[in-house]
Amino acid sequence: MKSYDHHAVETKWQKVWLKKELGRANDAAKSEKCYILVEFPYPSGDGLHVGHVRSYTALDAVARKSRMQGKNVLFPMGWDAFGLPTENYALKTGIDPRVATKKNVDTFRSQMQRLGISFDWSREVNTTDPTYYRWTQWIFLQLLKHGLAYQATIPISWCPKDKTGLANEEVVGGKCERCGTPVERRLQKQWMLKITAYADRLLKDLDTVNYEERIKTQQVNWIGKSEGAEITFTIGDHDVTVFTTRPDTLFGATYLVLSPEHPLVNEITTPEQKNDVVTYQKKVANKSDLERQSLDKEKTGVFTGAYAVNPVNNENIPVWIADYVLMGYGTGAIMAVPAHDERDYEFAMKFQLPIRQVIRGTDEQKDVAYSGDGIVMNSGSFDGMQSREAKKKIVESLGDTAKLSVNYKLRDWVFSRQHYWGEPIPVVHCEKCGIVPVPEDQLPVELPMVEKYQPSGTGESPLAAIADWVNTVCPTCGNPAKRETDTMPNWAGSSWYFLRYTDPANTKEFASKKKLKHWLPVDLYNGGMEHTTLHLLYSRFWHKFLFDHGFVPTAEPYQRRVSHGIVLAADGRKMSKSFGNVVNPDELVEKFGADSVRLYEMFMGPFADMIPWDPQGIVGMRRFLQRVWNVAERVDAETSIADERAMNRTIMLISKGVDQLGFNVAVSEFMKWSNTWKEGEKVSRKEFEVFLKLLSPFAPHLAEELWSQLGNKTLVSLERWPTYDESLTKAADAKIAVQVNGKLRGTLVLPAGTEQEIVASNAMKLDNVKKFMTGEPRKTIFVKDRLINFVL
Ligand code: ANZ
Ligand code: ZN
Repeated sequence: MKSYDHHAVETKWQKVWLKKELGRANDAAKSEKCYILVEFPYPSGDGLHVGHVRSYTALDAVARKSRMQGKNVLFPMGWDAFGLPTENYALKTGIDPRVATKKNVDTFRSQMQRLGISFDWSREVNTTDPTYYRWTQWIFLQLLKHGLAYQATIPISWCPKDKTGLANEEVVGGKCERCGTPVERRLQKQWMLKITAYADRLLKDLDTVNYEERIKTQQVNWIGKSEGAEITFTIGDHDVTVFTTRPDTLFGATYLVLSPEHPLVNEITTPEQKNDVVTYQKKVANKSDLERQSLDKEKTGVFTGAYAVNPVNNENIPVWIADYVLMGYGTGAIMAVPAHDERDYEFAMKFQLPIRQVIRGTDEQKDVAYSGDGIVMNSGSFDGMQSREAKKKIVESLGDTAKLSVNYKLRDWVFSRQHYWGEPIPVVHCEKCGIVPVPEDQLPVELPMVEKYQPSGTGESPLAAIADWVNTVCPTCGNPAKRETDTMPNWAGSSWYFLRYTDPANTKEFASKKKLKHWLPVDLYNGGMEHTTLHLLYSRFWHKFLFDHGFVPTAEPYQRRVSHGIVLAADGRKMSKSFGNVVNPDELVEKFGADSVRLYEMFMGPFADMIPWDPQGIVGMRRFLQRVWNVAERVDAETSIADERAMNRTIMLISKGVDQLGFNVAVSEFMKWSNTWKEGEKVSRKEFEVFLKLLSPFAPHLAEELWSQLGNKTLVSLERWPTYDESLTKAADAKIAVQVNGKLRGTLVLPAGTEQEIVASNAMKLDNVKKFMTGEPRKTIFVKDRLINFVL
């Protein structure tokens, strides 16, 4: 018997697939198109991670199955190659990031090929390629043209280690997403993208796509739509407007709180309070929003000395400043209702401010602020009303002083970075003309070669130091001008890469209308949960913008979005070099073969779950494949299919397994099936061929090899996916005799294999059985599929 030499088998078929361009998508095919996308990686110096392998093999199984079903599949891969690690590497070694990127990309590509992933290699894209980022810059210019890109000096999160500004999304738990350093606040001129202009549509259109529920929920919460009202109070000669989601509690407002940065603070503060107010402002100036809003932190604040008039009852209430009110949300000022808001309650308790209950809850009242709905009280003519109804009524009663309003948590996207290794922002600053976009026919603005990659730390990009690049002429007036030296964040290139795959070599447009129309939307998109409020949201925003201006044919880029669970180390921790617990896929592929690695990663658990690595798991998979290899020797054309019903059922389970991303279920079906082939017995060729076709998306090399060993001249990867007969997928019926005390009293027809409990409960319902069941059975005799006997 030929032994299972995975090296020989795998390299042989990988060559064949590459040569025959198994993965090649057809832009003009009439068959149903199917665009399957997996997030392209950042090609780091570490090579592929077993986490990458999990999602690539899973999506490869879907792509391979779809191809076998006769669909025209687009399953592309590329490189999201701008970013800090490569720049840091350049900083440390002096090696040009272009050189490092090329090396890393080559490693990633060959690793993917060694896993037998059937990507369409003719469509590879690389975000750092000038022919690619030319279009990233072009899209930026369209955003600029339509007022969605602008410069603003704002307090931003600043990472003191990476020496760069960060977007809200890049700050996780008050720390820099990349390096974990606590972020600081810093005033800096930044390029911003007005994603907030799309807040409502980004929210509403979630109803039109099929995303996993957890993904939708995260986006909904991130966009954070709040419906409420703006109400204006007067403070002496000044007006101050607050945003509240609970205008129904206006009679319970016993003080106002302004954010310490609110522009009115200086105007209204009394001379006696000036000192305290200024000291407090200084104290909180550098705190992050997260720190300021932390619930377990003791509330702090200072009285301004001023009083405001509550428009609903002309009551004078004190005005305070406190850091729990943020300048960047709503109007930067609140009406405090300590009886019904927990933060206000804590604050009022600490500073002995009055608390007035204005809503009676339907539930039992707790001692802390009741924040639910209920019946209005202590509110003049509104008493007795349902609080929900009172919201509108109170706002209406105030005329011009109040209006309903909507607020979003979503902030505009901080779009500039003070780094070298990113797309240059294609504008020129001219003293006479201001900000001038680089003419489209002069794109790309290429990154110049530099000697030093070091960020200056002054807030300027290293590009600022390259005088002959920075100094240019104004495209409008021809006078000397300076190039913008900030670069784009690494989220730029990935915001539209899926469009480029449809037409990667186009030099006239980012992709032709025809090809976009053929392929969009992406039918299935897999990526990490950590990208839900970053890349996934950003790319939906760009796509909607491009849609509005007629550049893409669909309002949403992705029809279905799913997310894989993280692969943890065997010790249950995150895999990390510093813990020394990283599993290297190359070593596993070498030792057990790509098919074993693929199967194990599919089998390890439900695709969406976080799963710790089990070193034994892969050994089991290798053993299973060896068993299949051995069976091939006993395949016989004369032998008939062992169990048609079982086979139909298995085809169904495996097909659904792939469609519903239940890969682990599918793999266990293969194992069950292989266990029905007894040692030394012949196996039906017809049955085994069906088995190989089904196995092919999971363990494609072995399936291809055994298929050819059977004498087939075709590729199993291009065979038709087996279909099943629905009626044969159900278990056969069994006729069951029902006895009481050994005498036949009825019969039941139930699916074969029905368990005792279910048979018993059905039997008890038969009239004739009821009649003879004069007491509780002392004993029940059960023979599966044949008989049940109640002994009284
Ligand atoms: C009075 C009130 C009474 C409130 C009550 C709540 C409960 P969301 O749902 O997150 O939008 N608020 C408004 N602007 C704020 C700011 N800049 N900084 C901190 N807090 C702010 O929350 C809206 C509520 O958060 C608003 O409604 C306001 O407090 C507070 F029983 O107004 B509420
Ligand atoms: Zn000019």
